[in-house]
Amino acid sequence: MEVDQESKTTETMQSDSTQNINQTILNTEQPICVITLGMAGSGKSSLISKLITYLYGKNMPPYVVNCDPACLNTDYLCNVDIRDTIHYKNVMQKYGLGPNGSIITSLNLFVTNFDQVIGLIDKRKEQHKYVLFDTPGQVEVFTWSASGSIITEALASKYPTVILFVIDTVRSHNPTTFMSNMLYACSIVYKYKLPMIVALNKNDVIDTKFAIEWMQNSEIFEAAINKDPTYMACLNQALTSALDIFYQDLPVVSISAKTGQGFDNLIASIHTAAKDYEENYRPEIERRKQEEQVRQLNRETNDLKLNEDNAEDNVPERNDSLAKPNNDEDLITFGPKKSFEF
Ligand SMILES: Nc1nc2c(ncn2[C@@H]2O[C@H](COP(=O)(O)OP(=O)(O)O)[C@@H](O)[C@H]2O)c(=O)[nH]1
Ligand SMILES: [Mg+2]
Repeated sequence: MEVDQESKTTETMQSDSTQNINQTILNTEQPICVITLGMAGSGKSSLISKLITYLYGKNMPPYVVNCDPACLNTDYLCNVDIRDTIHYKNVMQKYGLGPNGSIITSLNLFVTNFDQVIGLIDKRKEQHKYVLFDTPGQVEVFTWSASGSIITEALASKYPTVILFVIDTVRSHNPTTFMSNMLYACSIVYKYKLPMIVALNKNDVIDTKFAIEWMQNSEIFEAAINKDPTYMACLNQALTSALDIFYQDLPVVSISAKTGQGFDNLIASIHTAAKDYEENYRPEIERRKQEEQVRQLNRETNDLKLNEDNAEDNVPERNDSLAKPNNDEDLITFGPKKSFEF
């Protein structure tokens, strides 16, 4: 696990990260896409808002895409806002949906035009080093919907893409809640196969040391979780061991979306993750893309063969007979029964 070096002074950390940022910027031509994910209220939108101000301060204005159709107001300006084209309350009325169903449907509708969003990013990529994505409050709306996969895949096949998993550290003080949160983060990494950074947010309210300690030392975490001696003890132990492996290369930063504390380290981590994407994830994505292309080619070749075979078999006659419903009023079987001998 990579954590902020506690021993370093803030000044050294800042100059280190600025150096890292500059170095990587020289090496990257593509903008880095940052998708913020996290439980409702973890601070995703607040983080985007503060990050925009921070990046403007560094003369690196980001391109911002809001994918949350239900947020009432964002206190930041977006380049692309789902709410400009889709009104989630109208979707609710039109399709008779509840709030969550409507958010999912709105995101699905948005995704049908996502190639246009990619086109817009493409046009502006010279001016922006970062493309920030805000996502719906409830994390599962994005992570367990087809649209979430389509968005991440579309971005990851073109640009270095990283997931920023935001944790409400105040609400994760309970070891069980912390573990559920981290298990969710783990499931996202498995699903999307993209580099992830964990941002322990709200460090202006709570010292995030306890969480870092839990991630660095599984014995300390086990001791904390076993304070509650229930039948879960055995499961806790198994999950703790699994998470221990997950934490090994997981970058973690302690931040505050309210004060902007820890943002230098956050940006440095984003760049490290983008480098990780280029070196380790992109080759795998390219391989999957090629496999898909081969599958598609095979499908097309098979379709072509099938069409040729059908043409040879004098298909029109057979189709005529199949189109007639049979006289036994058998609604499933069409045409003469003899032709369905099974
Ligand atoms: N004190 C403090 N409050 C925060 C921080 N980040 C977010 N919040 C508050 O947490 C609440 C939820 O934040 P929001 O950005 O809407 O969460 P989202 O649902 O993940 O987008 C809001 O009341 C924010 O003001 C932080 O770093 N420190
Ligand atoms: Mg939000």
